[in-house]
Amino acid sequence: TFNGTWKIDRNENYEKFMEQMGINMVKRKLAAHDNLKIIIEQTGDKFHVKESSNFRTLEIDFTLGVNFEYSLADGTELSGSWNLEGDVLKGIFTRKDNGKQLTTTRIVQGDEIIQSYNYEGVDAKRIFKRA
Ligand code: MYR
Repeated sequence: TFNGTWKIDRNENYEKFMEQMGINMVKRKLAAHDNLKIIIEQTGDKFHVKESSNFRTLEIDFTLGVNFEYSLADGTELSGSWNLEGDVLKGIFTRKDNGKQLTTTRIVQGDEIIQSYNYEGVDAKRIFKRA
């Protein structure tokens, strides 16, 4: 289950990924240490996610398979959806500013959530531990 409170533990290739996203160096340095925490509450195919970081706090509601809007901390707007395939959450999002795709997956492994990202050929991971 994805339910619970998850705190960022470590990143893999996240700076390269952010660079590919066009995020400037100062913001990348800050974002690499954003103290991201997510609280996930899943009820059937509905999710409620509370996100908090050094940048902001926000709450997101989405239903599996249903498009919704999400803005990154730098204001970049995405539109897309999450789907569940087996135990894997798969997200396909489109940047509104340039139409390019950002794909992401979440899987629970032991006491960790591994979130993978891909944008324009660059992969990254952010790994969260259960709080
Ligand atoms: C959630 O489930 O937490 C809310 C929806 C997340 C949508 C997409 C996440 C992509 C985040 C990409 C971060 C890239 C920063 C450069």
